[in-house]
Amino acid sequence: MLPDGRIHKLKLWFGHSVSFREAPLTLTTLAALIPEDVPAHVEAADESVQSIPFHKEFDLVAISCLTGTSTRAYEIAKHFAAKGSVIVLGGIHVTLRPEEAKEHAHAIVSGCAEEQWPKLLRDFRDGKLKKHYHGHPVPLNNYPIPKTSLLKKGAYMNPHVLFATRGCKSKCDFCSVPAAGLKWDTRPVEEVVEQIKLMGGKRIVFNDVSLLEDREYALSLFRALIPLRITWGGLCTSTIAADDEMLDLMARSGCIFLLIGLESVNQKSLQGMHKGFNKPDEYRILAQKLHKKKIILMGCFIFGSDHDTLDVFRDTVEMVDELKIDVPRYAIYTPFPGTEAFRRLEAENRILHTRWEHYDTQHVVFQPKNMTPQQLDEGFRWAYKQSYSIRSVWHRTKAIPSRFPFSFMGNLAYRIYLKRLDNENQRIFL
Ligand code: B12
Ligand code: SF4
Repeated sequence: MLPDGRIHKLKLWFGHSVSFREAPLTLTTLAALIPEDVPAHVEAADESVQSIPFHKEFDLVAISCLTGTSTRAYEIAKHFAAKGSVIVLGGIHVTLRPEEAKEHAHAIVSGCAEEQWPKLLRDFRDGKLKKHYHGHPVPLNNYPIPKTSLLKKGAYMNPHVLFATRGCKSKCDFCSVPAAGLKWDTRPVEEVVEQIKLMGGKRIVFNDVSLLEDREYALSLFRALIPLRITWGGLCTSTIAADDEMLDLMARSGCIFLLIGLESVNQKSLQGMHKGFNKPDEYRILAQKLHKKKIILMGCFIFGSDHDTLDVFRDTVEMVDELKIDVPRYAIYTPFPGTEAFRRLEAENRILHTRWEHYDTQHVVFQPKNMTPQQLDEGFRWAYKQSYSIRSVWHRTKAIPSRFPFSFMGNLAYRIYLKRLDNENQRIFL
């Protein structure tokens, strides 16, 4: 089960929940990893788009936790444990906080699950379940094809999702990927292509955190995508602006949107976050080059790191407008457990609390240096409101006329999301 991702839930007027993000891979991958010698009837529930079937009985309930969803995961675990189910917890939060997770489960899987999850299931079958299974990264060839039929039909804006690479070579101080020890690796290109053909969709999403870490690999992947005549979106770093050959190939292979962690308009803030390879002076060129190739830029910014002052909100909104960043996303600097940011702020006694449900990048959970928590929260919401005003949306979504419908839909979804942010009563705990 995937616990509540409520901030991504888009309730339509006739009550049907839709996630405006891509379909998750976690549950469908875990289902595909169930060994044939462990006969199982499997159900999946993603609480972003459906209710958890609390009324049902299960022998084993497996729950995936991000930090922000861990509190909800523990509630779900408690419910099913009381009904006699065996509870297994896994996911990045379990990797970062295994001792905490153990208190809420009969067994946990930290790290990668590819070897340990099948082992756990066999132990369960044989009545020999252990408390802690820790998985090291395994080679990514022959990766199982996710069982997407388990997900709710029609519930995701982007149902055709896959990954080609794992991990990242950078070490940004706030990021859970290096903290969780997710080492960089790649899947064989031909297997990725095979999976795309199997999925059958013509618009796909790569959910890799950084597709371009290995230039040669990325080039060969994009070359192999060209004959498929698909469109695709994914994540990469701002360094793409300096690589015209790569950008050209990405566009020719069908890339229509890129989510890029621009993080800040302030070079000092970027250096503080260990993301100095981002150069705000070059964001204009980046946006222009992407627009020229008809690639929508989803630009992510983080507010509240130690070099940010109150000017950061206005400066960011102005840059977003000026550069016509098609779909801007704002986040509050969040010290996820296990990260360098957490260690540093904890040592400085600046962690306000560990109510994990607020560790979702949309709430202030630490004491900022140059502003109060309230000012950070207000600035964050002010920036969102400015950038998603009708005027700004209209101005930005015209950057690539032929992509207007796509870009406009993305902006519309964020406008709905903003209402939810604003309706929240208690945003800060001190
Ligand atoms: C795709 C993705 C999403 C998708 C889908 C999320 C999902 N739950 O699947 C969407 C777009 C919805 C999303 C949203 C968010 N995400 Co996100 N996302 C990712 C991403 C890029 C890939 C995850 C993935 O699909 N991996 C492939 C699948 C197959 O594996 P997996 O889920 O990693 O799980 C493996 C193991 O952990 C294990 N496992 C996982 N769960 C379980 C459960 C059991 C029982 C077992 C046995 C094993 C197991 O098995 C898998 C195979 O080894 C990761 C980065 C990363 N590489 O981890 C960030 C990441 C998970 N996201 C992150 C964040 C912060 C967010 C958001 C808060 C961002 C935002 N501001 O909106 C939201 C929160 C969503 C929510 N529900 O509240 C952080 C989480 C940090 C943390 N400590 O919690 C990550 C690590 C990114 C980062 N750079 O730090 N995200
Ligand atoms: S924020 Fe992006 S670039 Fe930085 S370590 Fe995480 S995945 Fe890598």
